[in-house]
Formats: sequence, C-alpha cells, structure tokens
Amino acid sequence: MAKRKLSKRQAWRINKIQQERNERASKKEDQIHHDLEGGDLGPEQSGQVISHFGTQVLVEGEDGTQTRCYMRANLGGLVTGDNVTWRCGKDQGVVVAKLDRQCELQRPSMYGELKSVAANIDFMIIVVAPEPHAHRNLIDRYLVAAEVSQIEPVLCLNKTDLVNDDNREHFETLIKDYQEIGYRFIQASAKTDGGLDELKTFLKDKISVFVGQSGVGKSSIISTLLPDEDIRVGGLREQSKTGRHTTTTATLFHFPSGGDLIDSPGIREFGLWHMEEHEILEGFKEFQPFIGMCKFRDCKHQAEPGCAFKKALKSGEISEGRFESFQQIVASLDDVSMRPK
Ligand SMILES: Nc1nc2c(ncn2[C@@H]2O[C@H](COP(=O)(O)OP(=O)(O)OP(=O)(O)O)[C@@H](O)[C@H]2O)c(=O)[nH]1
Ligand SMILES: [Mg+2]
Ligand SMILES: [Zn+2]
Repeated sequence: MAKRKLSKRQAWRINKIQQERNERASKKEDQIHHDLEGGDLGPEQSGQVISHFGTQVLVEGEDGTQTRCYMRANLGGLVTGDNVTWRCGKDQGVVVAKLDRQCELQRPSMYGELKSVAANIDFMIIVVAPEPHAHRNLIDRYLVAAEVSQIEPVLCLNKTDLVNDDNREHFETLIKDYQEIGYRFIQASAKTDGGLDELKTFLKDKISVFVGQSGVGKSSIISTLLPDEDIRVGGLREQSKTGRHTTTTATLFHFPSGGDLIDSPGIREFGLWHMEEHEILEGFKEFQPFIGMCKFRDCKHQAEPGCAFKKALKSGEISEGRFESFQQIVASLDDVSMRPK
C-alpha cells in the first residue's frame, strides 16, 4: 500500500477546501434564519436521509415524498440512513436535528479524515465476483469494519454465471473458508436472476448496505431486486481500468414488502488506518479464543515461542489466508503518518 503522507500542497488544499466549506455553510445558515423568520417553513416532521449531495441531502418525509434539504452546520454531517427532524420549505427543506445513530459504517478518506458511509444498518452485504477479481484482503477489511461497527456481514458471490472450470475451485474454497468461520455466504447472479430469492427473503424488514469493489454488480443486484427503481448500472467499458465508478453516492431504496437497501459506490481499498491493532484483532471473529493466550504478553505472533496463534494455525483452527490478511492489515497501519485524531 502506498504511503499516505500529506505534501505541503495537499495540506494547503485541504485547508482551503475546509475554509470554503465553512463559508458556504455560514451562508446557508443565513438563508435558514431568513426562511425561519419569514415563516416559510412547515412544521417539524421526521424523515430519513435517502442520499447525500455535497452540502445537501435528499430527505424522505412522513408522506413518502422526497425533498432536497440543506442542513444546519451544527449537525455534524448527515449520511444515508440517518433519521432526522426536518421542515419543509417552498422549494427545499431544512434539516434541523439528527437523531442518534444505532450504528454507522465508517472509513477514512484518502486524506485520513474519518467519514461515515451509512447509518442505522442491520446488514452489510459484501459483494464479490469473478470479475473484477475478489481479493481476500479486501473481504477481510470489510469484515473487520463490520465486526467492529457491530453490523452483521453477509458475503455474496455475484456473477455465478461467470464461474467456470478455471475458477470454480477458487470460489468453492473461498466460500467454504468463510462459511467455516461462521459467515453466511450467498451465491447469486443478477444477470440470470439466480439466487436472489434467498437474498430477498432474509433482507426483508432490515436495512442493508451493499459494499464491494466497483463493477462487482451491487447496483445490478439491487436493480434486479427492485425492478421499479431507476438504478444506474455500469457498462463494461466504463468499469474497465479507467477506475471510473458508476455509483457515486450512497442511496437508499425501499423494498415494497418492508426493509431498505443502500447502494454504495465501489471502492478499491478499504483503509483501516483509524483502528488500533487490538481492534483489528477483534475484527477477526475466529481469532477470539486465542487472544491473550500467547506465552508472552507482547507477542507479535511471528516467531515467538508459545504463540497461541501459531499453534492455532498448525491445528487448522485459523487459516493461513486469514492470518496473512491480519498481518497485512496490521503492517499497513504503520504505513500511515497521518491518522484521524
Ligand atoms: N455476467 C454478469 N454480469 C453482471 C452481473 N451482475 C452485474 N453484471 C455486470 O457488471 C457490470 C457492473 O455492474 P454494476 O451493478 O454497475 O456494478 P457496481 O458494483 O454497482 O459498480 P459501482 O457502482 O461502480 O461500484 C455491469 O456491466 C453489469 O451488467 C452478473 O450476475 N453476471
Ligand atoms: Mg453501482
Ligand atoms: Zn502470539
């Protein structure tokens, strides 16, 4: 992983962006006060944040209609899935309060700023596919984030129509490994409609966020589950090496029978720089019985005698792949000079 040191220029840019943001926010505040004094706003009502556009959010009100809202600067940021109190104006509304989040999925931005991706989620559906190739380390990073945020992760292999004699064994092993740890692993194909009934059944009445690399088919799955919604799906050329992403903002959709699905933009890397080593360890579910069991309290689980992890590796209680992933993530923590404070 590349080192993320901020150059002077980058730091200056971030500062400048922040300054501009603050100026814009204070202008918005003035507008809010103006509207409030003019009595142009309707009564307070509850709502749910459907998506986020820069300084505005799309809020769904009690009657089910969606309104673009600006938000009071003191709200501290809103994300898709947030429950809010808001007031409807003539063309747009104002969010006046954010309700406490039950849980949130967070990740650091390229600049080390900790950002929320979505709030109040029950399930995190980690989508992988034969194309683009499923990296174990990325899966493990998502799993750590889910475990630490207390969101239940579910793995989903999409594009099963692309499983062939060359890659079948790879995916069978992958699925078996994660199922043995105790994770649910679903197989689906958005293209052929295969396997989606199973997904539909257990997503009912829950709020689920779909995550994974760009191009694995998150939007395609959601669009197959919700055929009436207009959801953008990437063309193959768009998904190629240019690094372009089709979905650019997290958006929430309702299941007609109850439950919500949040589509999120694909990412190549899921940074965990904001976490401590012990948190990463806690994110590896099957490692739990071995924590604190090494002979030396400061054991690095490398070549020390009496290492409980090395023993578990030998006996097969921990897989080589997951242990390598753990070590890779821990090594990447040292790579970063700037972590969010
Ligand atoms: N063969 C096959 N192709 C699929 C399947 N599901 C999706 N695709 C294709 O994969 C490409 C990417 O699909 P998207 O749904 O846009 O992927 P995404 O994960 O939402 O990507 P981002 O929004 O960029 O994160 C599109 O060309 C889809 O048609 C599938 O089950 N089988
Ligand atoms: Mg998408
Ligand atoms: Zn050890």
